[in-house]
Amino acid sequence: MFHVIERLAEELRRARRVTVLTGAGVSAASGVPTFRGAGGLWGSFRAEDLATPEAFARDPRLVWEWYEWRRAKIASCEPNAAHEVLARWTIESPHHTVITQNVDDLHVRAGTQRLVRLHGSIWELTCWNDCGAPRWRDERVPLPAQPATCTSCGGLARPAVVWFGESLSSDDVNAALAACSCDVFMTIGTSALVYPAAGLVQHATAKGAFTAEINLEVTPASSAVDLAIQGNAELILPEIAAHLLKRV
Ligand code: BJW
Repeated sequence: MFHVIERLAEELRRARRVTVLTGAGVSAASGVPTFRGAGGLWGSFRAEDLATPEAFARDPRLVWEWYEWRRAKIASCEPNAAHEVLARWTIESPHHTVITQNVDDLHVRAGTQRLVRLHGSIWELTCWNDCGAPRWRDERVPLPAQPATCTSCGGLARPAVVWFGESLSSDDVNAALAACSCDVFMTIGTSALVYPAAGLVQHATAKGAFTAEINLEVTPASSAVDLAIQGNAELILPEIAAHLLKRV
């Protein structure tokens, strides 16, 4: 393990621009459930029933119940050592960017700069009828109305997250693509199954980046990266940070 960590630390030491793509595994040690794998949300719930616009149209109350449950769970969680290391790097260097698929905002709470939230935020709401109201933030748990209503038109509100079959914000996608022009690109704690996020590592490779993965298990990205490290992000990132501090 030591030599792969040292190798990645060496690449990071030389790098000017560093971009990190994160997924649910980065928040796992904080107590936020992942989606896939043992104990993952998709083991107990069907994505088709809860994370598509069709599901919301069919039964907004059910979908909101699931989001309220997740909001309550996330509200009791704190950023872990992985969030903290990534945040520190973005604070120390204006050339570090974090792209996350996570909607829990734990990167925000850790103080991360230049953060692209590809799948939105569970703490933000938007009008289901697209009445023109800008999305708003509401961290109350539970929300006062069930299902939640639009602060502008009084109609139905929805979580401002990206469901299957929905387009991501083009500003976010463009920011993520631009950040792929970097020296080191790391994909951390994501199963690398959901697009377009899963395609970013190939984009970074095409732009000449050194690519690395940190994940508990082998994923489709493992064979595509220059260096795949199997292990816990919340343990490995602090080790890499310690190596970076050791030698100039
Ligand atoms: C640790 C760890 C520790 C654990 N340390 N590691 C066929 C081919 C290609 C694409 C498509 C296709 N059919 C349909 C599509 C498009 C679809 C897609 O990609 N589907 C695939 C599943 C096949 N994508 C979309 O629909 C996207 N929109 C889009 O593409 O628009 C255009 C279009 C539409 C329709 C058709 C075609 C094009 C939108 C995707 C939105 C995803 N939304 C969700 C829910 C967000 C809201 C919410 O949270 O409620 O986003 S789904 C869920 O998956 C969530 C996550 O952000 C996302 C990714 O999951 P992630 O983060 O990777 O988590 P896990 O659980 O999968 O993995 C965790 C990993 O961590 C594991 O590997 C563990 O080992 C590891 N781990 N502990 C390190 N301590």
